[in-house]
Amino acid sequence: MTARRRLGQGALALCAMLTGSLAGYAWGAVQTVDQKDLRFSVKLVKIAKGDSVEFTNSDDTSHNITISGRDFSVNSGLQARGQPFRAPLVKPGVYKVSCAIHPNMRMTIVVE
Ligand SMILES: [Cu+2]
Repeated sequence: MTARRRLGQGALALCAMLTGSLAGYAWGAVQTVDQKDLRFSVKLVKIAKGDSVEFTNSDDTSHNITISGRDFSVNSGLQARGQPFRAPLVKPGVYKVSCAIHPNMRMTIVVE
């Protein structure tokens, strides 16, 4: 193995590590909420601080999730079928979840 290749693999590993911690992979439990028939699979999810919610998309259409709470807002961008979106939620509180494309899609996350 050449030195250049080793360096490349090190950078890749570091990248994966940083991405993982940013996306919350190194944290607590993950609860999954599906989107199907233009609805969230549940209206309310309660999680512990540091846990994550992963949104899956089983619809043929795309969704665009926004999660907002006090001093916090995150947007999934355009989320195609089969493309998961995971949101780490750090602070206790109530978070409203909505889809920018389908105004009737709404749910709540409570971080205890
Ligand atoms: Cu939607």
